[in-house]
Amino acid sequence: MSDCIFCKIAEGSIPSTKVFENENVLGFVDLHPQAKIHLLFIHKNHTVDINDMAANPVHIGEVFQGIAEYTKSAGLDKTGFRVVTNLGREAGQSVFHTHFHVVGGEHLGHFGR
Ligand code: DGP
Repeated sequence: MSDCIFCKIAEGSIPSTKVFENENVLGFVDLHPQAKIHLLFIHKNHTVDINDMAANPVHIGEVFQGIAEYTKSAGLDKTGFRVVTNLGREAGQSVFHTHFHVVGGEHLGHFGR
């Protein structure tokens, strides 16, 4: 989508610190990290949120394969990490290109309010 910031990151017209990329999936460092490691994984095909992405479940699988490949190669699977996705206003979604936060690198408190 032409005015989507994460599409522009995927195209390379907005710079990002990439940690993982294949034909379909991109992983990059979050601009406002909430933990020592805070990455975002996206599918290059534009959807607005996970319910939209669920129309093509293969895309969800491709993102999670990317997350698995990256976290294993980085050793994050040994210490643990969290995957979070926000949908809509009450969850605090601020970018409307489906993305999965991968958070770790330190002990994480209990998730909730
Ligand atoms: P959410 O609140 O779930 O929609 O998360 C959006 C995240 O995107 C937020 O943690 C900050 C991050 N973000 C916003 N704009 C940019 C950007 O231009 N570059 C990068 N790397 N991250 C961004």
